[in-house]
Amino acid sequence: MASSPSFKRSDTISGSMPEALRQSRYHMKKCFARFVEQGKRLMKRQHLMGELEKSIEDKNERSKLLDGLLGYILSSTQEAAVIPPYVAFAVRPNPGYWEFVKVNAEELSVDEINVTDYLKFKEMIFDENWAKDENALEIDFGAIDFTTPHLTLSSSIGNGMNYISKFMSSRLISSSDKSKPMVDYLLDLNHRGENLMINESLSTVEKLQAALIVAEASISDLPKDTPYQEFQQRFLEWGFEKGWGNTAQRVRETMRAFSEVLQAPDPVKLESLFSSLPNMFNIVIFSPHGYFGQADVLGLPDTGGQVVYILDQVRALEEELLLRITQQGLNVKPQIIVITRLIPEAQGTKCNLEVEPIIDTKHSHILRIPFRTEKGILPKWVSRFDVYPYLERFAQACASDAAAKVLEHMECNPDLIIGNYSDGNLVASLMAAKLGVTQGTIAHALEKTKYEDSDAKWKELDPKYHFSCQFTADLIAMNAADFIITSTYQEIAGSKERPGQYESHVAFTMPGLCRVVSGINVFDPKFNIAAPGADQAVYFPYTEKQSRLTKFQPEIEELLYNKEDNSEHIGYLADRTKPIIFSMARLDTVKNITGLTEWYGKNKRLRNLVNLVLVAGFFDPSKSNDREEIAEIKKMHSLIDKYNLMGQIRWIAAQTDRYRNGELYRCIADSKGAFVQPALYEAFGLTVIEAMNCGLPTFATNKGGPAEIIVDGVSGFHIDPTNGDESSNKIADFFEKCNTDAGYWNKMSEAGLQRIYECYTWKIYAKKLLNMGSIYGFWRQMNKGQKLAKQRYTEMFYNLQFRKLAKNVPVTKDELLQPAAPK
Ligand code: UDP
Ligand code: LCN
Repeated sequence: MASSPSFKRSDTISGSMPEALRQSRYHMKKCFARFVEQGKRLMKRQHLMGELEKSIEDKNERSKLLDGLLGYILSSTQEAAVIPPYVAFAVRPNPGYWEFVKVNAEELSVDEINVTDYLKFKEMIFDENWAKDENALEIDFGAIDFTTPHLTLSSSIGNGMNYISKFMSSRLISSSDKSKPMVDYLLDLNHRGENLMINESLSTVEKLQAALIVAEASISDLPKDTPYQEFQQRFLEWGFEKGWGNTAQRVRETMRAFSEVLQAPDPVKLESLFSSLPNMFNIVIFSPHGYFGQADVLGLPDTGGQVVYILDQVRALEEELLLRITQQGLNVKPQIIVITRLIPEAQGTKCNLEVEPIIDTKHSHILRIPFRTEKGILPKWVSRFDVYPYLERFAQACASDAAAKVLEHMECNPDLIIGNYSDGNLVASLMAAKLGVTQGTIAHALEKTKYEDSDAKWKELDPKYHFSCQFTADLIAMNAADFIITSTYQEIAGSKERPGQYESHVAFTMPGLCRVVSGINVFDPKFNIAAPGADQAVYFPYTEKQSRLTKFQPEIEELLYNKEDNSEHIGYLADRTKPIIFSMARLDTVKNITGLTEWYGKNKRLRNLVNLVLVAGFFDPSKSNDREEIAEIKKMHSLIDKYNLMGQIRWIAAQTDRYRNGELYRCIADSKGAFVQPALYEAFGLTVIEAMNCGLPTFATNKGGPAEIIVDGVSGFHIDPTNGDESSNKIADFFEKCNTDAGYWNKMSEAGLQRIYECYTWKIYAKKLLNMGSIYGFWRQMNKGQKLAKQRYTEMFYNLQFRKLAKNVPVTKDELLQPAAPK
């Protein structure tokens, strides 16, 4: 992107643009004439640039202009709404920062406009009556944001917990009753009604401060590892309950930290103190749509990384909870429950079981509640796009049936509720509001940015995708949440070139439905980046010979090289000496497995260098009930024919055994191959980190999370899914270089691993998440008034808008299983 030396951060686009237009008036008149020539339309940056190129034929002139302010403005423009003679530009000079200007194409005069006017102007392209309707529904969450402090730097986005600790410290310092909120918080801590930390005898700051000094001094001479029980009785007499630590040393440290915070709160100490408080034992995680299971579900429609992520997340959280609870000196059993949908016709999976213990955990379970209508229970799977009519009833069932079961398991309310994806986040919001519990949300992927103009063209897309429901649910959940966990920065605020997934909800319009002038603020300190990892017991480097799962190798040999087509694989590899480029994904359009097949088909150089192996979906379209998957299956078959790929391609059906998959990645590494993730857009991309964990050099899409996971050319490579020739040549260049430079493959493999160990492990994630639950739990108490105002607004939005929209989504025609339970 052009960077303009003459544009300072303090400058505004509307302030600088008139002069820039004046300086290039001749070319700009021509260029703007082209913009408006085709009448009303929405133009994207590449269209604007295309027109600019056509209107300035002289290359030097053009590059001079592009290097200047106008080039900068145009290349920072995300879209332009054209209604002759006006062109309104939505300019994004930096992540999270937007400016809107309206230019008269004939006079080249410039007016700054606000976001509402820009959206109204844009709506004129799609629905003039709506745009002019003074009473059109406007959603403005910003208008009720009174006391939440906001960040101002793009670089601070996603680092919310850090800033919340700062804001909390300064509030504690400046509040008249000083640290009283901290004392009240401690007084509230309990486990199943049993006091923790302090009791009522230490109910003021002064009393607590004095008691802490005495208590700390009383154990200062004890050996460090003296068990708490040895001085417990004395502590109780002074008003201290369990929870300060398991040994004299830990108790001393916690007490000292508390005294210091009471004396003068500071953010670092506050954050570290909160990570040691006994405030988190029970967690509920929602992931309603499914198949959500532990075996035989991966690769089924909608059942991808989200399930892997949650199961690994639960394992990591339980391990960290157990560690913290031990260190707190408590004998408490943590409980994590994943609530999902029970699918009676579970296609051989266990998704029809009500309760299932989570493998490799001690106390965590999956709890399944069916989807119902008033007529009965839904027997079959439904796509994530179609779940909206069932969610309210599901949430109610969770609050009654499930809550009863949750309580049965936990014997108290959860301390934290986490939602996943649009449906899970909505249900989590309903439940958290009802129970008054801290809520975290995880999107995995917000669908909005995956489909171009999915907001403005919602009417066209709604019959298929029900985006009206989904985007409404997303807005409700992101505003209701106490904190939002994302896997990458780009998920929140994108990159220099591309807006983030959350950023696309800042302001948008769905003409005829609602105009969102303030949907979410990406500078809100509720945003936190906590990247997931990959299970390192499953995905470990190919070089760890003694750990290799050799028992799978004969099966993998068969899977890769057997020449017969069968239900598990088709195609074959004639020359098995060649390295393999490998990809594995659900067969969704956006995963672009067909794109990779086509790039490979077209690129002779690449075909000479390597074989192609794909794990994706299955081969018979009549066996799928997923619209996108059917289309992709057919496309795969036609590409194999068109490019005559037999002998060079192996297409393997979706694989469900993650241990065997781990070994498969490693066998591809043995072939000195590479992993390719070619998605048109990938929210995060677990396969990318799985491959890197196995030591497989990785090429991954530059659209989305992988652009952040991989440092291009250092720990792997970025590829542009919209430029197949460039991408396939980049892969071919790599293999040619490996042929001439014997150490190159190893160097890339090792650099990928190093990147993983530094940034992408579940241990790092679990610590961060539990700290968030703790810190934001306290923050919601300090910020009660604001929290309530938001809650009332989201409730109204839910009642007036979401429920109406959900009713428009057709419910299943499948025969229902039993009459609904009385309401
Ligand atoms: N996966 C699998 N079998 C398949 C396809 C995918 O086990 O046939 C797993 C893959 O190993 C990864 C997850 O499903 O753990 C996919 O996650 P990713 O984030 O790459 O994509 P998503 O499907 O969530 O969009
Ligand atoms: C959903 C996706 O689409 C992926 O990009 C993520 O890796 C996965 O969820 C886990 O968060």
